[in-house]
Amino acid sequence: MPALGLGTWLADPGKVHQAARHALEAGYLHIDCAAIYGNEEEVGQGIAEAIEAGDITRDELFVTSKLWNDSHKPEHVRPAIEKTLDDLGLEQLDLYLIHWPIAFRHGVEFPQSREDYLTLEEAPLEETWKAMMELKEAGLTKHIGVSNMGPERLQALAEVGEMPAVVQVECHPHLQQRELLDFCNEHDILLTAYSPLGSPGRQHKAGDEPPLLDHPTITSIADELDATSAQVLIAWAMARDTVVIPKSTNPGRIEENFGALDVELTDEHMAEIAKLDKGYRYLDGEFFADEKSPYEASKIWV
Ligand code: NDP
Ligand code: 1BO
Repeated sequence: MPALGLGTWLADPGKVHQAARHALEAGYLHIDCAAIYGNEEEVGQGIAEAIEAGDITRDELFVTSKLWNDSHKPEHVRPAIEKTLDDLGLEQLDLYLIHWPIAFRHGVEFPQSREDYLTLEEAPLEETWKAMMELKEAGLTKHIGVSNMGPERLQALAEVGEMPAVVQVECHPHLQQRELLDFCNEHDILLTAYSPLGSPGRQHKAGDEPPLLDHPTITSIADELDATSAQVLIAWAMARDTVVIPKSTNPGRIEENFGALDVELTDEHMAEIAKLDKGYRYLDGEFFADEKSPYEASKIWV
């Protein structure tokens, strides 16, 4: 799995097509998608054009997508990947992930009331996982994995079949995920780091940590290496042997982020950044765990 991929969440319609196209032209070999991002058709156009232009072949490209929370019931899993494949214009994914350990009624994008949710008793993740294994057997995806889950859930899924090949979680210097990374290394699971720049483009809530890109430790390492803060954060993720998927639709920043492949951090830099860990989530999942939800925020990532 290529260590650096292009994220596509909140990549605006009208922009993401060119972003995917530009990234593949610039050398990216990996794109991270999801049905709920609502832009897989456009990403697919960018991929098709890049292949047509000879910038990349399908075999060189690694495409990830994710099963949305309204399709956890086993009978909804295959239609969901078929829709994603159709939108992306592909015959097979490289990786398909269960997006969140949370279930909604079929057809619900974002819940408006308690009735829009299913509990994990009503839609057990183990049953969804068995349906994911069937997708792999049917050749619709080469690999399967999960997102927003911790060691306990990974272990429970392994007990009904195979261990997820990948776990995709929020990961950056303020949330270093050491326990999960140790578990992944022990079990031969790849960890993909999402929101590696601290997701600066989103509206953050009051009391959020200041932007990671402006953190003095990061900016001073960037100055020393004649790199940018974004490149330091991306290089840090790769130096830990995690996969990293920064999102950008800006051509200059897409290239800048790719340049992180040439940035080498020293042991001293790694030790400085290690001190920034504070278990802090920019994406705290509260939108799935408010007063109308049967889920508790603190239990989402276990
Ligand atoms: P990132 O940490 O990747 O930050 C993206 C933001 O940073 C955008 O606003 C982008 O703006 C800006 N940006 C990108 N490059 C630079 C740069 N070099 N300098 C300054 N600003 C920059 O956040 P995301 O939350 O988007 O996470 C990345 C990807 O991870 C997502 O797009 C998605 O694919 C995945 N993800 C998965 C989740 C899951 O539940 N599995 C949850 C969250 C994310 P611009 O586009 O204008 O450059
Ligand atoms: C709402 C989905 C979070 C980004 O993957």
